[in-house]
Amino acid sequence: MKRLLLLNGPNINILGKRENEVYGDFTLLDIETEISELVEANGYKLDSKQSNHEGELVDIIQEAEGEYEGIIFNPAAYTHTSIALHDAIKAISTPVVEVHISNIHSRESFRHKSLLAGVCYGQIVGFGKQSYRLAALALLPEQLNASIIR
Ligand code: CA2
Repeated sequence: MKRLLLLNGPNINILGKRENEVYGDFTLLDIETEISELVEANGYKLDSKQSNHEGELVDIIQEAEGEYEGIIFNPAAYTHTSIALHDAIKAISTPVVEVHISNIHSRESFRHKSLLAGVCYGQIVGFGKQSYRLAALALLPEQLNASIIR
């Protein structure tokens, strides 16, 4: 069965426990459950991984090559700092959709820049939990809009 990977970076494991005014009151488990249902309804399987460690995220991305049809990735704070993740995403042919719960462009200036967006298939920001849903839809071929411009 074809698979998608849901990958989350640092602190996403504590969603729903603090800073609910910024990120909402849902947890990582809520996201995993919802996206798993959506992906399964489209005939795919979802694997979910989370790490607080940059090198471990690099390992996971390298190992995803050939294993997954696509990666839904919230790199969290590493979005704004990680050349290592940039290089890892660039090195694989698997499409990666960068996801953010909050609108990083309406927050502190250090969050405005993504070092990863340019090597990703696309970027979705600011739709709360729905950002993950939109990213999953972008990776499911039968949902893809033929008019996407690359
Ligand atoms: O909006 C997003 O999805 C972010 O990737 C979330 C990251 C942040 O560093 C990015 O700039 C935007 C933060 C992940 C969650 O961090 C928490 C911190 C405290 C309490 C709960 C979550």
